[in-house]
Amino acid sequence: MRTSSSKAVRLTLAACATALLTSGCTGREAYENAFGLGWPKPKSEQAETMYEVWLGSVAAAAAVGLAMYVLIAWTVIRDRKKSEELPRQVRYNLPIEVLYTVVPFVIIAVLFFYTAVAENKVNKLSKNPDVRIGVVGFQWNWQFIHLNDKVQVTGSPEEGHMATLMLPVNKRVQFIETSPDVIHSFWVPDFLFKRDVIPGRYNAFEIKPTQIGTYTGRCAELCGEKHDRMNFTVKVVSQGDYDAYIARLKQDPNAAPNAMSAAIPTGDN
Ligand SMILES: [Cu+2]
Repeated sequence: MRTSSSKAVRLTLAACATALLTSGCTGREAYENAFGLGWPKPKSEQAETMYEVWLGSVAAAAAVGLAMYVLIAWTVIRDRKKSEELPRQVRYNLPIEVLYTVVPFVIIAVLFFYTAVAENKVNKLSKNPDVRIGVVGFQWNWQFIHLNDKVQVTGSPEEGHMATLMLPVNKRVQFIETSPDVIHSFWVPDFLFKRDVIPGRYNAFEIKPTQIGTYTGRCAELCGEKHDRMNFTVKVVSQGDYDAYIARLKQDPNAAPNAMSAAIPTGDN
């Protein structure tokens, strides 16, 4: 008995180690991801809101799951076969039927309430954002336009030429996005956020990054042959570093708004 339980512990440890080593995470990332129950740690104010809904939903699901296992175990033990005699046959237990209609409804209503509150918070646009960024998703990379300063960076699908989006930390950044060709989707996993980029439409959203760092961005909509080349980099930096970066871009003739930038309304007129 004792050897089999220590064998089980050893097997569990080996399984954990294998999962850690094969998942491509460092120990710290694995720990953070484990705490987030599959989600990366949020790196923006909006992400924090969604993260809380996620944890709440998982907790609700775990509680329902646990309650179900307890009920199953209870009836398996209590109602197990005791004799050859057929037990009393019952049907249409009204209170129980009402209960298992009402309880799921209440659970869904509570989840819906918290989701709607979080969604409104995440989708909120402020009247005077600190920074406005135009996003043009095209086949196959991104153009990011710093609308306040009238400069842009344009990426291309070749390795080393993918676009970089520089953002100041703890500032409200408003995005307005569109596409000249097909539907793309702006996605930064660390911001726990993605939004479709649709030709002929302007989708807007706001993100307040809360942590200096370098994050990967992706296109989350299969948009053609080089969809996999639509990666970009988000660098969240201090306001000083951001100002220096913008000053450098202003000196760069390639950073002047071009024909593609015209797809985004500047808000000046
Ligand atoms: Cu795309």
